[in-house]
Amino acid sequence: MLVRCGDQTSNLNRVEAYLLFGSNLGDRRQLIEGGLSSLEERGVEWTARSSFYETEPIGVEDQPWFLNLVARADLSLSPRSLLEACKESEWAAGRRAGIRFGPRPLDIDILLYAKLSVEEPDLVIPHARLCERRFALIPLLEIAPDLVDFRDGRPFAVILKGLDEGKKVAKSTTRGF
Ligand code: PH2
Ligand code: MG
Ligand code: MG
Repeated sequence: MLVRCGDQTSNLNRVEAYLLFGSNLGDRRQLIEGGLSSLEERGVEWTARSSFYETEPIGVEDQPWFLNLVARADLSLSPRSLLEACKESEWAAGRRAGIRFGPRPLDIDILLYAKLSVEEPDLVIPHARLCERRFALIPLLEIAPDLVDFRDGRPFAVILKGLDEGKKVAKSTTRGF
């Protein structure tokens, strides 16, 4: 391996990860933009981001619709450090303990981290419900249409096709800022 001294752009130990952003309280768009910036300040470089999607709530149905977005990261944080950075960014957006699947100003979930599987009590990667959630798969496929699930080689596009339409997921048409 060739390592050039002083090479600021060295790709050593950098990995690709996909993160899902969600918000259904307050200025949702601004909160998600703030989350992206907050993670950038913590060492995450964004290489792609989807459109915003208006999505019908899943889990707890009696709550406001979510705005969701998926972004692709280039980073050198460990999965655990990335989780901590996500939690810090959620906290900075005003998130405090709340009910499971309930309303929140900002939720940042790690969908995929390279071809790594993690199964710890508080951290499961790939995200445990990724393959059931159209609000995650649709924005993911917008930025990575050919991505396959490394666990079984199935394209996420095929997984999405197999899901019932169920709750609505629609590209947001409102302009930000
Ligand atoms: N997140 C949840 C629960 N339900 N529904 C939608 N549409 N979008 C979400 O991001 C979402 C949800 C818990 O994290
Ligand atoms: Mg979530
Ligand atoms: Mg979460």
